[in-house]
Amino acid sequence: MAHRSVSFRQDARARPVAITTGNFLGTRRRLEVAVVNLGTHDVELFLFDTGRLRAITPSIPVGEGPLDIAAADLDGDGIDEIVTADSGANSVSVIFLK
Ligand SMILES: [Ca+2]
Repeated sequence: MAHRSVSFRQDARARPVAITTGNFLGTRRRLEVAVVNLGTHDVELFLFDTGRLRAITPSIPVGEGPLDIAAADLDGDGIDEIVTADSGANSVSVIFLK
């Protein structure tokens, strides 16, 4: 079976632990990917475009020790929010993108 893969090299401290996809830009035209990083306690957003992943925003800070991530339109505006489970902070972060 033929296949190909693409990757995006992150900061060595990032330590990505989970990903999700969603409609973060409100366009639904391309695959948008959110990655949560345990090492830097943040979320990075990527767009799969012309065969490559490219970062589309600066990293977004979340609580300490994030281990999981999900996306859903929580407020019904058509754009997905990002939710992370922050084990080190005993918290949940919700990122609203506008
Ligand atoms: Ca929303």
